[in-house]
Amino acid sequence: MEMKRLLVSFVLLWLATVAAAAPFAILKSLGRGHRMKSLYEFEDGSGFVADLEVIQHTDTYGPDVGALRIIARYNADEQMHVHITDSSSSRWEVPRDLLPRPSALETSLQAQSSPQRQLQLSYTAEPFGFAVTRIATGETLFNSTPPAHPSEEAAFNSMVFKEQYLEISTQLPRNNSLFGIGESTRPDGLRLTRGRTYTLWATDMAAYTVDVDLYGAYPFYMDVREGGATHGVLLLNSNGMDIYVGQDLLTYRVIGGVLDFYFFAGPTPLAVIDQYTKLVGRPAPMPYWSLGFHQCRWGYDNIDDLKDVVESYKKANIPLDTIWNDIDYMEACKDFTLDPIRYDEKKVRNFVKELHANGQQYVLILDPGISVAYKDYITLERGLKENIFLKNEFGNNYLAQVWPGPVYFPDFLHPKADSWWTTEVRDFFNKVPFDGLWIDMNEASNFCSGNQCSFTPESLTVFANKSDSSNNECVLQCVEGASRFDDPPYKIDHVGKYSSIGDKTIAMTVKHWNGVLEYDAHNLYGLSESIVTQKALTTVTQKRPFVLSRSTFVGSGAHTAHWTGDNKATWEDLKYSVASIINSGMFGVPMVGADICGFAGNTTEELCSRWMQMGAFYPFSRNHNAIGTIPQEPYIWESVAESSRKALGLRYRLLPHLYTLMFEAARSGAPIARALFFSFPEDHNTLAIDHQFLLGSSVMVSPVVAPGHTTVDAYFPKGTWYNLFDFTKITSTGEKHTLAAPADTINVHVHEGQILPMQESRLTSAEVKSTPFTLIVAFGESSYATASGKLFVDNGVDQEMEVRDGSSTFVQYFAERSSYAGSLVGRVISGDYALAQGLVLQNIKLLGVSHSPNFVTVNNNRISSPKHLNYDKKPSCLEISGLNVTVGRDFEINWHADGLRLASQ
Ligand code: MIG
Repeated sequence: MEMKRLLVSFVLLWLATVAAAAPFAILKSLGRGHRMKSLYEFEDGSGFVADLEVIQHTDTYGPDVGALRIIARYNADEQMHVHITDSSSSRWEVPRDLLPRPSALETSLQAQSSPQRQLQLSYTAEPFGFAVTRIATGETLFNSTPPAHPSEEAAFNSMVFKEQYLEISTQLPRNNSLFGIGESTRPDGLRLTRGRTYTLWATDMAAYTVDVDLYGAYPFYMDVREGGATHGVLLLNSNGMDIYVGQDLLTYRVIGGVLDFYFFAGPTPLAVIDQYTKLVGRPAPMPYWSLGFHQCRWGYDNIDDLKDVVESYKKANIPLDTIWNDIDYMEACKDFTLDPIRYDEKKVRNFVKELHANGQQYVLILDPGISVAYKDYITLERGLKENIFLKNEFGNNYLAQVWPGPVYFPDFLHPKADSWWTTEVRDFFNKVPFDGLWIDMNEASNFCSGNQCSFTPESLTVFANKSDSSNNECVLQCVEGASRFDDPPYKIDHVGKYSSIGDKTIAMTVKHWNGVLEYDAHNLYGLSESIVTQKALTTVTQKRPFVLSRSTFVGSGAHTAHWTGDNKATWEDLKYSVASIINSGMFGVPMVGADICGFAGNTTEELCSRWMQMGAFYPFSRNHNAIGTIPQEPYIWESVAESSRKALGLRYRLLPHLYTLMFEAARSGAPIARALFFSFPEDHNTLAIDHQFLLGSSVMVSPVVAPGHTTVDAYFPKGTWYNLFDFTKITSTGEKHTLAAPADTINVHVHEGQILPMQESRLTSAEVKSTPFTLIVAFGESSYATASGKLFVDNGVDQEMEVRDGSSTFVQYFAERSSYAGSLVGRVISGDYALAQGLVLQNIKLLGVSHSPNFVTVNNNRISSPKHLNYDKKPSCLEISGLNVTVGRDFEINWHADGLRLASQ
């Protein structure tokens, strides 16, 4: 409708060249950009539509798209959308059914010109460029117009728009800090490195390979300006791309699709993630049990191995919620099958029954490739019947090779993939009632390269005895394609240009449903499989689904958890994992962890111990290793068992906090594990802290990341911090502190101002769930101090995780204290789940209370028994025990140091 009106009222203008367009260094071969031919401004002042034409055609990287249309519009006060595409024919865009979002012409702005609007848009007409400014400060956040005085550093071209090559740059100040753009392993730490190209192409490349494109693709960055104001920029495009981050410019070089930019105003880091996840999808809430500890390995040869592991955990008194099976359980690596001998169906079923009776869970791996090498494989037959497999350029099912040998890949964009996959999941679930699914190899990984592959019966003998999964050599006969999609004019820096984009994945000319080319949809394979798998699990189990995916894309967090892939058992990879998990949270996938103790290679006792300590605080906490490596379950070494009991003990006590963070993530996108600058953006030092992280806003983990150390130098932002193990305190003005970190110890502190809900440690999260609560109240040192916190509880498996009467409870806590008196209140905001469950608050630890009180009331009743009051001068901690306060009801606790009643009473 609106578009029609718009076309009619289109004002054709030949715009005079705007002064800013100066003759500077333009790469001759890429032309001189575009000029604005016509402009229509929306009557409500929300932006404009303009037609652009190329000023000078060039042939580099193929022919120009001559005529473009730009729609630039605010679609919320804090968000600007700029969409540039071919005005005469439609181009590939990330499909709306994968990533639902309003079109460029839709806007959620109600008022004509909202006074809350945070961003300002401007443009130059020739060469065309646009700029986004923060209204409050006048600072330019993005500016695609080449600078009047370009530096020598790199060519700043005007926008280029060709069939298979899009280029656009923005000017950058030199003193800002950039974060995001992934997925890759970052030895340099969190901050993007100036002068480096980041390539986005989903690839089965081990995570221990640093600074290359890994499994997922995120064209999203956060820009922290001097002073701390932060904004975010998303280029919503699924094609392969290079993003060059220079000293004073950032350049996108993209090999297809459209330029579809979203600018998020922030101005805090958390606000940016809130605005970004509002657009791309809020993180999926994960079941409560998934916050417990997970054990996995590739190489659990048979069901007795699993039983053994579960038993050994119990014997060693180490918490374990979930045991996993890698591809070992399958018969000849076929999805939805059990090896009849090693994983006898009846035995597996009984095992899972026992697990469930003990409050434990079972998660299984699935690979996308469906074996075509065997007769009577029902999953294949039904897939063929529904015709949901990817097609090669001749319209035949596309043949590839993965663990089971020759396979077809399901097309998860196919409308029938959903019901087919659900049927397979249901059938298998009826055999083995698993609790979650792990989807691997979905970049997709292929042991062969090429668009026409075939196999001979002889080549199949290689797979006859495949249960050891040792063979990943290509045995198919393949012809590699040479089309403009196999070999595009511009070559992205894919794995450092070691291979072409079609190497070891689905060939670029392969077709998805509706003729969609793999060339365009490649980066979306993992996302599409995650969506279908999440739906299938929900349908089949009727519970909140748990899916773990290796390949992810913008929006994946709404469907799946993520692990960082194949790291190595080295100190480097332990260290780099901090940046990797923080990045995943920034991308909107907060449920994330790295393989604890290392995947590839043999771990060592000391490394594994330190890794168990750090990994105990990953949002997703799983020990996993590769086939052929030494066992690394924490009970293998007594020292690792000891440090695991200690670290996981704290994790399990923190479960109410972690689960509340999950709730916050699902509501606002807030990452569970965060960079320090998220809570302390005004503290410049935090921007360079790469090996510590926060759980939520105020719990800081400071791990040991190098061998032979018994201390750790940790940065403490300003304020008072309390060690969560022994409540010793550190007061910082914003500097590094050297902390004791003996072999069995990891440092975890809570910052002043926080109230943390905790429970008691047990061997499973299910057992923790009904234990009494403790509140840790962390006061600062000033004579008047406050603290606050939250608690969300529900049954942990309902599909929705929300504030609802009956099925959940949401409580807020506030505390204040002066020198001699203080109070703590709990306010039940909603829901009577906690009440129905009879959850009780038993203990309160008030940290930073400098005088021993002699008068304490709970809901106006004086506590007279001294055995329930304990004041410890050394950490200045007042502990009140034996409270028996109902978690589901409001309460108030007051204390006073001289026996006088508080003024409020
Ligand atoms: O080609 O299923 O990243 O976690 O153990 C290796 C076996 C396939 C790669 C995954 C890893 C998993 C392994 N998989």
